[in-house]
Amino acid sequence: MDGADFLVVANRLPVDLDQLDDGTQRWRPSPGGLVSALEPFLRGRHGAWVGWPGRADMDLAPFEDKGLAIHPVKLSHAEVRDYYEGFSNATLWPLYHDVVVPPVFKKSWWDSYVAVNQRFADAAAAAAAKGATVWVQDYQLQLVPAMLREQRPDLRIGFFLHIPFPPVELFMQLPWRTELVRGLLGADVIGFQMPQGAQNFLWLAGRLLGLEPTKAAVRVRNRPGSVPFDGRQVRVGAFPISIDAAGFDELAQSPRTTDRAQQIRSDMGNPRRLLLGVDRLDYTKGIDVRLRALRELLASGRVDPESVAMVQLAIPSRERVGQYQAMRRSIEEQVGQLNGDFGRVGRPIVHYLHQSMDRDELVALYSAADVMVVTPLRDGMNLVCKEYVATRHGLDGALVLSEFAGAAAELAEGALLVNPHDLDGVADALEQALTMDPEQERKRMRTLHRQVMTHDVGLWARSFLDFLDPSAATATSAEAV
Ligand code: ADQ
Repeated sequence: MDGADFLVVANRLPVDLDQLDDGTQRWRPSPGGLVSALEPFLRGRHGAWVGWPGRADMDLAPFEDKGLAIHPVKLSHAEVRDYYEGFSNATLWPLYHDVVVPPVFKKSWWDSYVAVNQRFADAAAAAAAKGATVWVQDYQLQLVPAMLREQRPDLRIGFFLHIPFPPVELFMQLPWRTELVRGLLGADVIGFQMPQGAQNFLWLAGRLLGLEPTKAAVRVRNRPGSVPFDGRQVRVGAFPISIDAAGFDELAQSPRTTDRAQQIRSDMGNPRRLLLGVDRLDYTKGIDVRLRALRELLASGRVDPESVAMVQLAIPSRERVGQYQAMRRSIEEQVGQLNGDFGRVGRPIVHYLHQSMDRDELVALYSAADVMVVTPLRDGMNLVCKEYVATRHGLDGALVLSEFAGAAAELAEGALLVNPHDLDGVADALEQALTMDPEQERKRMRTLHRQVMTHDVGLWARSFLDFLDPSAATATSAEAV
């Protein structure tokens, strides 16, 4: 296999290994916004993807999947525990999400994080052609840019953080803070979801490494800041991620989806108003917040249990991390109490599904729902709210959205913004959404829909690559026209 011109390096591969009943294995595309966003760049050139196949101790040779070179990185059981469940998801994840739960700092986890990042960097260095563009993704791989540059100074290296970059006083808790900042500075372009994250990073580069970053305010997409480091000018910008908006819009309008949406409502006894929550089961998502607010409305009689139903879809996530097990128990207890107190035979209030769902069924649920409830305590962006909006072609439906989701900056005008720490405020917004008149809904949804349809994931990728590799960005947008 020749070296690739355009590489993505991410914790997970864009394909999942299925174990079939007969004991054989098969690769299945793992659907996700990132894959579809980057597809044109990957397939337009000689593209490659470096990532972990999702199971421990799998020795897999590189292979080709529909023109894309796949380079699996092997992790041992101990590394899954220490690098992935430990440092990535029990240290960095809570630290970067406003310490919603206390982060755990453990030297052995850090050592594993360093070793695994080195393995990813080695795999990328071996797979890249001379002068290639490499785009490293997310918090699991923050040391890769510097490790890769060390071996391959000829490469253009980009890094994008999908989760929030924390306030500086929280980041400063990390015993390995300087190492992480140095790791990121190996990139030519460092992208964050929000200007505030970029600003925080620039400040830290000054404080921890004595560098002199630019002082002008960072603005989304075309106004990054920069910091001189090691004879290079590192750009540090904000690139809010989005979804394949046209794809969701089209799917939502297909007769199969509209039929299925009707069916879902009728299976639920045709509630007057249907609320929906869709999340990875994660303590940052504030699932408990919306359940408490709903309980409040039902208990006080402000909402009639006969008139509403809710679907809460929770995709299983990080099930071996202790904090996740405790949270799952508490949410399931809340659901049980709500149904016990306010449901009746054949009419539970909350239909709780702890399972993954395919795209068609998910879009049918979005189409069926009158009120989408998105209440994270902190979220880098949150794609679920954008997906819901993209499916509202008829401009009905209301969105209740936490002001602590990155998406709130773009959707403030049409959404009902809430502070998830203010239970009364969330209950008020839910009530407002449940009783909103169609004209109000239409007015708000028109603004939301326009925003999401014109700011899709293609714009995200192009605006980042405009700085990292302008020729790739231009070539692909020309193709798209
Ligand atoms: P996540 O924390 O995973 O992403 P989010 O942005 O909402 O959060 O994306 C979740 C995705 O999973 C959505 O595309 C959604 O459709 C899908 N999904 C959720 N529940 C599902 C279910 N039960 N079945 C099937 N699919 C389901 C991280 C950051 C976010 C950031 C994204 C992208 O935490 O803040 O927006 O990366 O950068």
